[in-house]
Amino acid sequence: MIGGNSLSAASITKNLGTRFIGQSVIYYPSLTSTNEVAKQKAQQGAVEGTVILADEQTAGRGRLKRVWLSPRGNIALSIILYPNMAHLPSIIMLASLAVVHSIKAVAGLNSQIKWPNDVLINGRKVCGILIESDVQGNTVNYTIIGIGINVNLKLADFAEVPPDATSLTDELGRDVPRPSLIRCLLVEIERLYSVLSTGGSVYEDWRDSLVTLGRKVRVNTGEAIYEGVAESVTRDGGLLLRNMDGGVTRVVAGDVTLHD
Ligand code: BT5
Repeated sequence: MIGGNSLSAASITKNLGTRFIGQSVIYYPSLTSTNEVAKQKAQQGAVEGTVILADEQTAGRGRLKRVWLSPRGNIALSIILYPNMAHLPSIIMLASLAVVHSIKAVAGLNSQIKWPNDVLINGRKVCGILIESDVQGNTVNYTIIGIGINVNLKLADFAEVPPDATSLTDELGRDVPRPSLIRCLLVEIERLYSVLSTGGSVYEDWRDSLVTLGRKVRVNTGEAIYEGVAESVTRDGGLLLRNMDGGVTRVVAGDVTLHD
């Protein structure tokens, strides 16, 4: 039932207005990690746009082997792509934009992107995105877009979820139909992916949706900690930080704490 809340492959694929993203959906009531299974399917040559969808993940993961909690009621899905090398840096941009656009369209809520891979509502994390690629030389064997969104959960019921998180239910005071949100997300991802393949760019929209720019930030790259003002982002997704001493540092990945 498309208008309902329960997930199935048909609840996503039925009359989905895309050419290839989400035309094949493999649904699991419970799974370790949709990214893990998506990788296996990609290695077996799954068709581009195949979606791995789970109602619940038991070993969902974030970057750097961190844990991503996704109990039932969440959205946890992964999309298999075979992009050109030149488009690789834009995949995180289009995935984050698609999340922002679909949360607005289906739940009516404004959200912002926090560099590099979070989506926030009112400063709280509602979605995390994990892009994993297999690259050999100049060839991308596959890229997996993993998206986790806190949808119909009251996060107060989940002590393990960090206090700076939120869910669509917590923000709205009511549930959101997950199939509608997923369908909208897949349509948006295909639309933005087509922008890339027809020579366009998603960079400007992404940059303008970042909550990070202009803010005082602390960036932990795992190897170093930088503090300064987030001045801009580069077309390949890097963050340019104006340091206290006036110099500029380019950071490619890290955890950002926003200061006021
Ligand atoms: C992320 O990592 O935010 C990427 C999360 C990607 C999850 C999706 S779900 C579908 C696909 N399959 C997977 O196995 N993964 C992807 P990172 O920036 O490293 O953030 C991880 C941190 O977010 C954790 O260390 C916690 O502090 C926090 N966290 C964990 N679960 C959360 C949740 N449900 N909501 C908000 N924050 C959470």
